[in-house]
Amino acid sequence: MKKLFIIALFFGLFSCKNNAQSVKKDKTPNILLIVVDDQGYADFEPFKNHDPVITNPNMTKLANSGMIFTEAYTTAPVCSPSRVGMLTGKNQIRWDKNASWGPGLPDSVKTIAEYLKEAGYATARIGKNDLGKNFHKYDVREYPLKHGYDEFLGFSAHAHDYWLLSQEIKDRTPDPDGTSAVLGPLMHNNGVKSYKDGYLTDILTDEAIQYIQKSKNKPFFLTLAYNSVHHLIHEVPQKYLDKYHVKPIPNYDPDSLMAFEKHPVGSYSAYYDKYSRLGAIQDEDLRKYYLANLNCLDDNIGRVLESIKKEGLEKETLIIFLSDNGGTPLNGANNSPLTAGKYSLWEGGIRVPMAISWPGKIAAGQVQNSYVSATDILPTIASAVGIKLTDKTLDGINLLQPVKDRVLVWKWQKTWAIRKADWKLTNTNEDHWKSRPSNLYIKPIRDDFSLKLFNLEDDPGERIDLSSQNPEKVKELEQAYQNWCTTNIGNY
Ligand SMILES: [Ca+2]
Repeated sequence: MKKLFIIALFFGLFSCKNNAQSVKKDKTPNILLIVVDDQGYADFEPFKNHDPVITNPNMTKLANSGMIFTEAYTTAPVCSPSRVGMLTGKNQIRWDKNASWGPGLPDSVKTIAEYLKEAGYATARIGKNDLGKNFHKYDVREYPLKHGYDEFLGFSAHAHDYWLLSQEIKDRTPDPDGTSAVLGPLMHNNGVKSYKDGYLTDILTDEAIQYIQKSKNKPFFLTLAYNSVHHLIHEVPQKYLDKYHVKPIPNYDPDSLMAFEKHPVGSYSAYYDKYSRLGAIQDEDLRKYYLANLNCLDDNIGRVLESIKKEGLEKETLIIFLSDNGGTPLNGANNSPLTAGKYSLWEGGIRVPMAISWPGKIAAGQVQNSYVSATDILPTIASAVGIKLTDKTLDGINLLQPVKDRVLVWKWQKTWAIRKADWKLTNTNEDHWKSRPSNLYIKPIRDDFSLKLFNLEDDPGERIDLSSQNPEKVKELEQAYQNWCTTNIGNY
């Protein structure tokens, strides 16, 4: 079945490849990279086995207009390292050998934005940046204006409050710049932009639409990185709360003098911590808040797609959509049938919703079942634009050509994994989260550092460890992982 499909895919793309030869005569395509945050694998309606409660008609419309990827991997199971891999086309462990939360961006590593800026593109990033270092600084390599973006509106931290976006609330908050979560005005180029009212997902969309309108006559590269559906998941406009029958939870208020765990009284970190774990919200309601938040995100993606259509840019815009890591055990996401989620190298942490669309160039309705990587985004965009890549240390491949099996590796703190053809070898375990996981979480078969071998074609849920029956395969993959690290991890 899979082979038949691959053959069909090849011919589908063959026509695409012929078209690509005439790209030079066409207008160079705009590039819209939509990154969402912590969306579960089963929470993406275009996938056949999605959770039946999910409806995201706009993501589905986008996906149906092009190709979906049922085995798309990010380079890490958490935001910052994943975003660096996505942005550079390289596995960030090449320079962050400890595979940490904060890989940062070395001067020597070129970003998609830099390639496109050199090619004459107008470039902008709207939304979450988060490359794991220098969250509150402007004059650093990690700040978007310092790695290829002409414009930036958003935040660099892991999370931002969805409602509290004003200077006034920031001035009243004792810890507005917690490393994990921030509130107050958005960073805007070399200053800030304060919003007295409004909801962050709507605001990012409004700004993206304005950018599309003003840039429609030149090729543009827009990275639109929503923080939805990251914590704080319960912060959603009333109409969505009503739709999913959950009550509003009061916003953070520094005068409420709330304390939680070790955080100081009145601090934003206390509020953030309380509502980013199970406890204050229980499983059933958490899923409803998540669905409400995701529904709002989907409506906003619909507004962006409508704007592209209204400006007559549909056929000249390549859109890539993906989540930066799998759904978390703590936000109400569903990764079924995949084991575990964010914070681990089980499939639930690194296999994500992904789709690309380029009407007229990529045939509609395609399903790519071969495994791909977020590092493929850079070479794919380069191919679409006609940029010749000479960097031999890129890990990605061009997805506009037939995709072949290759070796993918992951390192995340003390854990690692390798994928080669249908096989995955990993020592992953997990203990990174701060409360019990939600009841949608699929518990791993073992939670230790031992080597586990899975055939993902037969067993995508990683339920059957085949390591004892296949010692040669274990040895081969372990050696391949070591070889990759020896060859590629170095000084940047
Ligand atoms: Ca994330």
